[in-house]
Amino acid sequence: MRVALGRARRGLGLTGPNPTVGCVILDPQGRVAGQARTADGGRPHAETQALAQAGERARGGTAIVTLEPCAHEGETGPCANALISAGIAHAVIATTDPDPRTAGAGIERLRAAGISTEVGVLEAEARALNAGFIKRVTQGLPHLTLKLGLSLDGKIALANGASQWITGAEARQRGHRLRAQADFLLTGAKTVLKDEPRFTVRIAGISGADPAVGVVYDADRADQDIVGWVNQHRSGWRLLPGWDFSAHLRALAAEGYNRVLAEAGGGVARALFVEDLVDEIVVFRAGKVLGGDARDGVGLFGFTDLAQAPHFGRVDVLALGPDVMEVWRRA
Ligand code: AOF
Ligand code: ZN
Repeated sequence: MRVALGRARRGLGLTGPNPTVGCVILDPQGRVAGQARTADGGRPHAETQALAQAGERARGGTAIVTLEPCAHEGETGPCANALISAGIAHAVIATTDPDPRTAGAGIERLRAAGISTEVGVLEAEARALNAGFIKRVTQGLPHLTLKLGLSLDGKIALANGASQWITGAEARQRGHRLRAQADFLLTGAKTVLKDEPRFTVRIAGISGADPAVGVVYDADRADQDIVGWVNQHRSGWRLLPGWDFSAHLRALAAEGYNRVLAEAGGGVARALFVEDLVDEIVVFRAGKVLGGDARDGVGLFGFTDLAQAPHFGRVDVLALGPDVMEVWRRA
């Protein structure tokens, strides 16, 4: 299952609107006979590719899958049926598929066909991996990761706006990976007009992983300038009028976007917290102190009680050159 999850992880940001699923087929002697993940764009599914590799070696073997095999009739037949026809004897599944067309029916079908089926192996990891797909299907919202490049004292720029660069090259490179693993990048007009970012994935050997980009702006004069700028300089970028992030994210989920990355300034970050839309925070923290006159990574809340503060649990801490990367998940 760890191998299957590792394979699936490589599909993050590439398989939308589908989840990224990993599948390993073992022959009856327990040797790996096939392994695959959901293809870019979402099809073919993982199981059919791994079964094709395994061929006759799948008969009497074991299928290890990070998500319950689908039960619905898509462009090809259901993966549950494909596993049955291939003569799989045992199935190991990390977690159920929340898609109402499957939602337990894939597991039932395997069991009804006499396949011994174990569910729940490395379930937490599998659910974290497809948190975007799961949240979209169950709540109609995408999973949102907020990226923050911060000084030691939580600032993102000097008072005059200078911010290039607070973090080092390794941290910024890792930021590109976050973009590659996202389906949609959300930003704000002020960030775009100030930094003129490209929001592309610039990693050697990786192409075709750029997320779609949307720029939220509101009716004030400074923000309005964005419309002309985007139309002139960034073909394909989308303009999202109005400061209602819940509505924008619901619309993105309805279009099939599972994973959104927010890269913006303190105003957008504040709004995302206030609307309770942040699932994960990735902080790139540099060893610089910018002082109280510098710009905050998150705007003003005005809380009077600590219980009001959005609360996150630490998932990961990693040294990146001179900086530190921290991953925090909604508690
Ligand atoms: C699997 N294996 O690798 C994936 C699955 O539109 P379709 O026909 O491609 O089906 C999409 C649904 O299939 C998706 O909503 C989810 O329930 C499931 N994804 N299932 O057996 C896979 N990616
Ligand atoms: Zn399938």
